Amino acid sequence: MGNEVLEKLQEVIIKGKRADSPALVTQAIEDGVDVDTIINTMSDAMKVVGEKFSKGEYFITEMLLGAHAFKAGFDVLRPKLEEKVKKTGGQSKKGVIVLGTVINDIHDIGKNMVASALQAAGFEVHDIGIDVPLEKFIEKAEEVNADIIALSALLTTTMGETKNLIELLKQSGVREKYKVLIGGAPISQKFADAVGADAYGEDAFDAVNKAKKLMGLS
Ligand code: B12
Repeated sequence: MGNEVLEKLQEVIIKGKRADSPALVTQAIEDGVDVDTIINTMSDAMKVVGEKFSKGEYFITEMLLGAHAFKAGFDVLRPKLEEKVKKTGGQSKKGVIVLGTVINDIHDIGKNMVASALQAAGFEVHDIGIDVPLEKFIEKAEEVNADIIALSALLTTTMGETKNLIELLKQSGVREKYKVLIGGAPISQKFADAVGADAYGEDAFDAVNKAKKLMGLS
């Protein structure tokens, strides 16, 4: 990695030291490290946390501590992320999005980053939280007259809910009213194609690009 501050940042997230991550993010920003690099560093640290959990080296508690350290650091980074997205054409209203993490899934860090980026880009974002029943996505979309329904899923056991939502939209006779955008660690473009989603976003910046595309704006 070649940058001591980034190395330390990665380490404090892996070790779940919430008190130390904000100062390191601030330092990285002051050193002129770009937002993408900081985000990637932090996200990579979370992957390491996940790997340690898979190997049985970490338990839920350590995973949660990692999440807290990530969130504390991201709070410092959020304005920079928003600034960057705004530079690429934010401001004017681009569309209405209902966003949530699917039922039986409580991971929200990635979803929250996506929400910040979409908002900064000028989308009206209705974040309906975590563990959201599929009916609720549709109810909210109808209520706020949404253009896009965006789903986050972090578990291989919940990623199939994206397909279920699309089925439910069809059954309810409203599939054509909404574009469906999906994302989350186990999801890929291939998976999105297989379930018939309208788009897949790899990260927060890609979520903005894909949402703009869905609105015919790029
Ligand atoms: C932190 C964490 C937790 C925290 C979550 C805290 C929180 N508030 O979110 C806690 C401790 C609660 C947790 C619980 C569990 N977890 Co967990 N968790 C993680 C971990 C380490 C990091 C996730 C994260 O925040 N990453 C950082 C963010 C920035 O990345 P991201 O979420 O991928 O989001 C980015 C993109 O995916 C994308 N994106 C995300 N959403 C969306 C949505 C849209 C619309 C778009 C376009 C893009 C997009 O943009 C984001 C920004 O770049 C992952 C490891 C990993 N590799 O993902 C495991 C992981 C996801 N968890 C896992 C497991 C197994 C669990 C538990 C089942 C453990 C258990 N036995 O109880 C529970 C499940 C609880 C539940 N019902 O949901 C496994 C899943 C394995 C699998 N095959 O499904 C993983 C992969 C760890 C592992 N390697 O074993 N977890």
